[in-house]
Amino acid sequence: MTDDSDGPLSVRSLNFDSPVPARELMAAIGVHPRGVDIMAAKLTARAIYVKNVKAVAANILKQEALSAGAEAAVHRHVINCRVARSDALLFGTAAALEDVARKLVGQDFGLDALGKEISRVLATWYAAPSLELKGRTYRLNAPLIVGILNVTPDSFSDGGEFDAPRAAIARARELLEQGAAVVDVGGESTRPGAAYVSAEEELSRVMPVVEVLAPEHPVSVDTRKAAVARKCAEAGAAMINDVSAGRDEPAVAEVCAEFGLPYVVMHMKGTPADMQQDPRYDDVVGEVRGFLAERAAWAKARGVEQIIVDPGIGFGKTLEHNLALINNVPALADLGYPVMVGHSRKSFIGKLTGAEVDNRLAGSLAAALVAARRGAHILRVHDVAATAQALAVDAAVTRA
Ligand code: HH2
Repeated sequence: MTDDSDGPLSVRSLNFDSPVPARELMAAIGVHPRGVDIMAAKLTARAIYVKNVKAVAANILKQEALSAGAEAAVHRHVINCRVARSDALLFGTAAALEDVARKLVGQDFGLDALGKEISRVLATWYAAPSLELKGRTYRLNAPLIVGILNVTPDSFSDGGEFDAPRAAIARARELLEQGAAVVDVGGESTRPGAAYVSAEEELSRVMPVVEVLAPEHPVSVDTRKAAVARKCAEAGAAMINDVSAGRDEPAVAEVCAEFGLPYVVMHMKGTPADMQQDPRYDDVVGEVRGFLAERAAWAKARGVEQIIVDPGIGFGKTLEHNLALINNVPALADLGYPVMVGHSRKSFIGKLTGAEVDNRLAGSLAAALVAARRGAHILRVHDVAATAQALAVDAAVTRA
């Protein structure tokens, strides 16, 4: 074919935060659809942190990574085996990492298991989980908004505002209209230093609201108590949110299994009474991830079919711990369960900015967008309309 066009040759930079525009551009260029699939896996570099690899295996990992066009950064004394073990930072395009995983499978020194685990992690990068609530399936490829409704006299941000059932029901309807897929009703404050509430007291707070709302709408109940979970499930609640992850009352998991309800397991260090007294971790992301994996497996073994994991922002964490957890949502999402993040109006925003609790909307929205971009599937927020608007603009701009 002769080239008789006389348009100028041009070069310009592109921003591919998400693969969607890149795929569309390749299609517009005229790339074969199969080529689009193959090349999309080479678009962005990603990283995997592997801990505690035997030196001999780390040497092979490095070789396989290089031969696949990826990289594996390991301890400098791995090469002469002066260290017995090393962590490894493995990075490259998704296509290269898939290649590395394939090459490791079948090898000795623990590399077979490592290859299979890397493959499992890679698969979670592309398959958005789904959530079934009251017979409706939600594909979590964009974050679902859970609106907070505290029917308590003492919650940290909205305590006392909605403790009369009529006001609470009206507020719930407002949250749903504003874009909440679910309303999370809580009858016990878990703010730092909060006192324990009896099951009778908690039930007297939540039941008037749950009985009216749950037959029509997806209602989640924020409770650590099996008696409360059971009564709410009988009244039609769609989900149970347990900040103790079943450690206070393991029977909460049995209620979820019996009624087929999704179960949120959240990380908390200590109890609400003592959790903010000098919380320490060696590796906050690794420890929270390990805890959530263990609690999810525990709930699964009790027959719970749908599990959601939550790092518990503000529950036994310093400012740095909270920031690291929000920025490292990918390390939680690769467990294979939907990830919920509850950052809304919390004190880490006050610590960063000096803003009081009733003036943390802008900080809450910023945290929501970062969490969403890092792959959070569910955002638990007070300000539903503003969060929905921020997410809609973010999604539209990054696809343009
Ligand atoms: N945070 C709070 C309560 N429940 N549940 C999950 N899954 N994740 C959270 O981050 C979370 C939660 C605390 O916030 P709030 O409900 O606004 O306040 P209070 O506990 O004082 O009622």
